[in-house]
Amino acid sequence: MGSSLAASKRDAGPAGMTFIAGGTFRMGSDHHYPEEAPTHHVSVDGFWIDTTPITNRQFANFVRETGHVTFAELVPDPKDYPGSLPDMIFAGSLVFTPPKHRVDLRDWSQWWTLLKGANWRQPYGPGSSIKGLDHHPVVHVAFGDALAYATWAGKELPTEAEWEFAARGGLDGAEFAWGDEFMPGGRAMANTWHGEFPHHRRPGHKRTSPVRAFPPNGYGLHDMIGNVWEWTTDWWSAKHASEAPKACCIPENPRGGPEAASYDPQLPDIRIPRKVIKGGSHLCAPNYCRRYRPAARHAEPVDTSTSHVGFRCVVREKG
Ligand SMILES: [Cu+2]
Repeated sequence: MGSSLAASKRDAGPAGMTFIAGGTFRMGSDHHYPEEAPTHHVSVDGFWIDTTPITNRQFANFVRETGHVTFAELVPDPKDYPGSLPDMIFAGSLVFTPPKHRVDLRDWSQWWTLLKGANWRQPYGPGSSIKGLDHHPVVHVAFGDALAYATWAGKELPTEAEWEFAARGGLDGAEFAWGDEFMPGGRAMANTWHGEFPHHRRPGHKRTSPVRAFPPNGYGLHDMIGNVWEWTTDWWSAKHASEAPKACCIPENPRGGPEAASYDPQLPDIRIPRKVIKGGSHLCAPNYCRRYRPAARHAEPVDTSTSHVGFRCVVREKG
């Protein structure tokens, strides 16, 4: 694409998207969880990114036009899940179900339930609906659902590097998307968990929030942190690549490691590859999971959908 065309396209821009000029930045962090390390420089080319996560209204348009059926709405093939009990084979999705009292934080089954009939239209199971949630992020989307939406929209899903660069909002090396303080002046800057996870949530948004409920970052992007985790295209890696030895060799537009390295080493019999998800969610809490930061990352199997994972899309300047 010629530079003048790029410039004019940038001025207009695809609807609902924000242009992020490319650049070099420090990706990762050495001060938190081991998978975020080491901090290393990478550069990314310019791209547009959705200003907010994809909402229920946007996803409903996609489903209306394409008839897309999400992964959570399909009954799994038992052949893909060796060793699973027949009564676990049903169409459903993982829903956060808060316990009434303090629980062992090592056991996530205390607050996650694989709920029959939970899907994007019924985010909390049969009887629930997205009525009144038009502007909330869509949830219960597996990686393939996010990819199908992006393809339909003529877009793509972001790489982890693109996503993190955009989330930083120009504050290179800062802890949070808005600076170095979690709650500047006592103000919540994102929809994260306030209170003691998972049994006590302080009054406020009970679960997801409208995608513009919290202030944008320095690039004008909403909800990069908190509300819902967001899919990226990178395969999971236990650590980042090391810092390039010389400035000449800074990785350009990195796309993550090999698929073969993304499997869960704790579940050797389950061969479901995992993608990197970013941004943390409304369930991230100081006493449990402090992943409400641009550097934070998490491994999500491609077939998994939950009530706290969504996505947004990109359009690359160089196509
Ligand atoms: Cu978290």
